[in-house]
Amino acid sequence: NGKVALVTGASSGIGAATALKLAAAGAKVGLAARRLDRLNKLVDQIKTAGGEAIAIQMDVVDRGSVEAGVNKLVETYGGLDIVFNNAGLMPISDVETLKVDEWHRMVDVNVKGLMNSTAATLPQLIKRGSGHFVNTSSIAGRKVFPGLAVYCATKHAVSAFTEALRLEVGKKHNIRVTSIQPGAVDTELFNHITDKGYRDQMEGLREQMSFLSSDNIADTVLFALQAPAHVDVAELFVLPTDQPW
Ligand code: NJP
Repeated sequence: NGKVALVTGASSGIGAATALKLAAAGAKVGLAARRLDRLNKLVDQIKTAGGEAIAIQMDVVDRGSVEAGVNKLVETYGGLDIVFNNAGLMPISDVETLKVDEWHRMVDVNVKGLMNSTAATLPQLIKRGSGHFVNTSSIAGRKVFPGLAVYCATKHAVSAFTEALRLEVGKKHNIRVTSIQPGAVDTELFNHITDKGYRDQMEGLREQMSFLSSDNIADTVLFALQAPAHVDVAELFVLPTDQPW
């Protein structure tokens, strides 16, 4: 459809699947993450299929990196319409194990990173007079779970920030804002859990329930983006049918 989209966390999982579907739907996509080799492969895949995309090496924690990446995308395609704020990580541990470095990392990426990419892109959408933010929150942005104290705190922050943004820019700037809140999705998110007990627990979960695929979530993101202009799908809460919590 000729729209220009930025996807953060595009090198794997939900972000990669959504970038591919956006490009297939005719968007010009900036794929942003730190692992440039992964991004380059996805861009090749998109181009081979006849789509348009560029790879943008970006660390969402670094404001300069985010601003440079957004500038590159805007210079390449002449503007920006869609922002999928999706980069995130989820090391799980009990509070009493005091993995403070991991807590800080989650706050930096999941919360401050999303704020950095919002700050760098919002002026572009305001300039366009329309646009759409889709922010990846989580079921952990609606409920709390043991082991996920800090992750839940970051995703509650994302949910709150996203809803306030919608209230501020919806009517005033004609910008739609969607919070996507997935349940369990089969991605690399679980690979970074350093706590052995929780890593084993997460592996065990796969036998107890069916995880969603990244494509399942990408489809719902496209659903929100492709809704008629006067329809803002404000929240998408998407779970495996057999997820017990
Ligand atoms: O996980 P994964 P998902 N700067 O690990 C990127 C949420 N979620 O697709 O930089 C820039 O495959 C990283 O790229 P790289 C979750 O909280 C998931 O599941 O190259 N990018 C990679 O592309 C997260 O917000 C589930 O390492 C950074 C991407 O983030 C979103 O879904 C359930 C970065 C992570 O991809 C996507 O995660 C739920 C940085 N500093 C919510 N740090 C689930 N999977 O079950 C990381 O409710 N990235």
